[in-house]
Amino acid sequence: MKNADTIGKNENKMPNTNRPRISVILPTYNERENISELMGELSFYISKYIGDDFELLVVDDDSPDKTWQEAERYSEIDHRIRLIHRTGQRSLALAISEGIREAKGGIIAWMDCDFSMPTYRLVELIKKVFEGYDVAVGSRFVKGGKDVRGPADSWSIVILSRLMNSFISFVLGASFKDYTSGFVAVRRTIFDNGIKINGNYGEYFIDFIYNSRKRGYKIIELPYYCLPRRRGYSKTGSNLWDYLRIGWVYVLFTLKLRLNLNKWSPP
Ligand SMILES: Nc1nc2c(ncn2[C@@H]2O[C@H](COP(=O)(O)OP(=O)(O)OP(=O)(O)O)[C@@H](O)[C@H]2O)c(=O)[nH]1
Ligand SMILES: [Mg+2]
Repeated sequence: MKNADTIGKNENKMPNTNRPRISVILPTYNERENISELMGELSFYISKYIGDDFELLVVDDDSPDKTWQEAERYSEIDHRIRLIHRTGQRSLALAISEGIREAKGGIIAWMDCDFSMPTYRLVELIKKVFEGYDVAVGSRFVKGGKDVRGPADSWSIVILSRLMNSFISFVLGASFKDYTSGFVAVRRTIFDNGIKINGNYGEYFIDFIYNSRKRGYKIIELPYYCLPRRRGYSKTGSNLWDYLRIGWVYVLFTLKLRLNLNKWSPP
């Protein structure tokens, strides 16, 4: 007898269960211009290379551009699309955490919604979990990966991001490279067994990887080319100063994590 926890573990056949095999969480804040095309591409690739048994969970933080309306419109015509419309507290990490709580799939994935992460690569990450990995991460910093974001004036941001990730790797474990990826497919059971999403913005991923590694989960990084966002604006920042500010938060977070000083209370 199969139960939900075995979904995705060394099997490629669809289990006899009423929950979808795969949940893809799409956190959005002002991504109205991207979201429908993104959902279209993801549906195409997942259907074609894995199967129709998936759900796309848009978790929107009440975007002023009304991204949630766009997702709602699609959810009314496609049962595989669901919307979580959050109000009150804006936070990328809390949005993903809520998505995980609501996700029905045996494999849970998430990614940015600006096309910086190629949709077809998500299929590869999901397949790695089917093959037996617990966590499959899209990585800019392993061989074959690259950060090709931005016009010429953002090279300083790309270099800063690289330096910061090297520092985090140095402090938390050099065999892992992209501690701020946010492009990932995960076996659901690791959440059932206690892994949590902690933090407010991108630092949640540092914490997630650190704790998953500490618990001995089987993790792989697959290279990808991180592209400039297709439309809309960055929520991390628009200039070097914004990135320096957030980078500093990540560096402090990493040091505290290593020294076991981060204290979390459930949201
Ligand atoms: N729900 C939710 N999503 C968010 C929030 N902030 C950012 N996001 C989403 O998180 C993803 C990453 O944000 P981006 O603005 O692309 O940040 P970035 O990748 O550092 O910036 P770019 O260099 O422009 O790609 C996108 O899908 C955003 O829409 C938030 O507060 N709530
Ligand atoms: Mg982005």
